[in-house]
Amino acid sequence: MNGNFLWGSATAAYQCEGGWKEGGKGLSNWDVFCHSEKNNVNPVTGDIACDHYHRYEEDIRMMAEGGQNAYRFSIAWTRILPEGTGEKNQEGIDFYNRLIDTCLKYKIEPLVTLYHYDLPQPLYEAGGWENRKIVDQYLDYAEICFKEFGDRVKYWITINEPNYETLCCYGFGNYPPNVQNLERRWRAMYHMMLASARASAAFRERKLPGMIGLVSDSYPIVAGKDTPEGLRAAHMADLFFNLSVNEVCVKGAYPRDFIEQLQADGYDISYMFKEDEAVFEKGTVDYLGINAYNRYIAEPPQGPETILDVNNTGDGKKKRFQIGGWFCLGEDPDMEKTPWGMEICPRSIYDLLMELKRLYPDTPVMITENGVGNYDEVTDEGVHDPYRVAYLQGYVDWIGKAIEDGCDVRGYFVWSTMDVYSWINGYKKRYGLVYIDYDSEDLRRIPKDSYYWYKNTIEEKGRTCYG
Ligand code: BGP
Repeated sequence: MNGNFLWGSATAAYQCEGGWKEGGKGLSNWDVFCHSEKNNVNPVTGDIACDHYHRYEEDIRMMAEGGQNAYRFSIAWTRILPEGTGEKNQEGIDFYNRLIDTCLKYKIEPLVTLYHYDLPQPLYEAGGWENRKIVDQYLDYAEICFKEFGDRVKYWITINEPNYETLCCYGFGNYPPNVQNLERRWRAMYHMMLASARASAAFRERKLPGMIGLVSDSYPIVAGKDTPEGLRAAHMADLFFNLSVNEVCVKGAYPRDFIEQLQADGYDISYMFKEDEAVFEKGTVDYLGINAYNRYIAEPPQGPETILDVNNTGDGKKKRFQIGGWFCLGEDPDMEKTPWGMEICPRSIYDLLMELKRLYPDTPVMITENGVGNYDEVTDEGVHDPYRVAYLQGYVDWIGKAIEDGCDVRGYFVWSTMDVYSWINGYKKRYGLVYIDYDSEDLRRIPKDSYYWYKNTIEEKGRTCYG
């Protein structure tokens, strides 16, 4: 196998580490939210999660034994700076040094996400990403990480999913601060993009070896109807989900029609300063991380109102998604869906990659997450997850085809390394290659069929177009 292509899997700190009050860690907005009354959909916490904080070596060893050569994880800001700003916490730095060194010991390339949803509580209380001050605070935090870990980490990620996170926080309202207000959403997202641009430029100024990127949840968009209204809806969905992030971090500027739409919606955009334009220009990414899960079918909106429903219970019920004045999402009744309503359509990754190649021919892509959540079960012979194997196989094959057709894809990461806390979906929605028996005292790890499938696939595909 050619060793250049990264074959890995991914996690995020709050979802797997546990140790929520250990090692001098401060509280994050997720720690506080999960312990509050607002956490009433699946009322569980990440206090212990997979106990990766203590069991990371076992997890990394299993990755290596499964043929993986890369691990994407996130740093908890609250372990490095317990209050979000101020004094750094050496115990937290030591933990990530151990994690990185263990990766290297097992010949696993670390990909480090600086921010994956968990915000220090004091910063959250000061307005979180809505408050422009966070841009400088994030930069200070990022600089500490570059300084402490930059000698060994070659792949950095500034921010995970500015789009999806803010949609949950301010659209669906199922993540803290649990509000439905898109005007506030766009403001928070703008500051994330600005912070990411500042960190990317700062990383390059340090002349460290390696690359820095942003992880964007991006979606292949299909127009439900081939009419002028249908095509407009598809473009508006593209702006909403993809271009509002990707154009900014890859090309260094906001699309003009996106800004015009915010103005047409009557939103205050005075937080967009003229001098920020130079920051975006200078702070473009070295590569684009893509979290690939599903595609969207866009239709003209059926009315002026915004309706944002979400399925966090896996009850199979249909939910509505409409952004007034922009588009609504349709459905193909013939396509298979998960109990959480996610359409299974592996071939759509090919369309997305070809579109990214067309738009951004000089920017390499890394598939930083791809996976499917389901209710897995342990049997006497292990964990059989044929639905996951089929889904991942489809994606790997279509990504391979895109590579053959000229897309510069540098790596592929399964979400997730092992079962993790699935945010507001709790623990029953499992994505892992490795099953976690949450009821056992030692949080027993059991490789699923998909783990062995991935091991074989890495061996086989490593000899083909990949790498
Ligand atoms: C992505 C997130 C991950 C992960 C995954 C699955 O959006 O980056 O953190 O959780 O989606 O989503 P969920 O767990 O909500 O089903």
